[in-house]
Amino acid sequence: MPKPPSKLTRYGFTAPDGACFEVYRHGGHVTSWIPTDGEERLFLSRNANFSDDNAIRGGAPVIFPQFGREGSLPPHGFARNMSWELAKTEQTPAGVTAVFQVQDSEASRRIWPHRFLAELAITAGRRQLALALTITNSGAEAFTFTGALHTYLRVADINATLITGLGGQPYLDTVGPPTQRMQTERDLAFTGEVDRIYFNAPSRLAVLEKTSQMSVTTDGFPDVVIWNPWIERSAQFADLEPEGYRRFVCVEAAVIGRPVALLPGERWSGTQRLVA
Ligand code: TA6
Repeated sequence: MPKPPSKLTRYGFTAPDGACFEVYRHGGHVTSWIPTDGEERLFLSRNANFSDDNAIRGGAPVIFPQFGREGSLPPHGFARNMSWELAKTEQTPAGVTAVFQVQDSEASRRIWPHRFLAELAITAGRRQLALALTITNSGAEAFTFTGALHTYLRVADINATLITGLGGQPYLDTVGPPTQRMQTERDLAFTGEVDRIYFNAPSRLAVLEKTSQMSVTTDGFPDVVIWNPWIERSAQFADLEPEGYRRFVCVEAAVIGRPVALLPGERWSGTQRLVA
């Protein structure tokens, strides 16, 4: 695991049964999750930058208030580069929960003139990790947003990894000029760059590997993004180690196709649940 400079604050949480996770204040970014079998399930790049002005490559970046480059904001918005606060921790027989929060700042209002509260509740216990994102409009005017939990799932070998649950689904292929396609195969295998948005996708998927399986379910997030940069695209990311692409697949719980509209005082929530 890379050694982060001490100026970025990192918190560790452990459930009574031993399941544990780590979160950086920077981005409210979960970078590690180890269920009770003792195996790390999130990918974190060895070349990740741990600095205030960069998103950490790996883990589960919170994408808000703009997914990707569809808009005038920096790619994937700015929440992943803000400093979040640890608001609450709670131990229950089911596990441990940590709640991180961030609000609009002078800097965020300069590029996105809205008041908001973003809250990420992270719960781990036994073999499960739940990430629940809640966005509240704390201002006096309506706003819309898109977003995602851009989760990097660690896999032993991308060449031997399948995603099941998306067979027969239409998707927007964003490798090259965006093109609408249909997934005709039952399971998605990886033999090159994959960057797909499945709008109104099934809420239950699984990542199948030779000797293990991870179920991914969502609630409140209508869309799913599957991403692996493969070889050439990886070379464009200085913060991704060579061959790093072999060890992850991003399965992202997203809301992209129909932006969420919040009136003053309204809130929206979405959850991604991983079961190893
Ligand atoms: O979610 C997939 C994606 O939007 C890809 O197109 C790729 O660019 C990736 O996210 C990583 O984006 P980032 O801004 O973290 O380098």
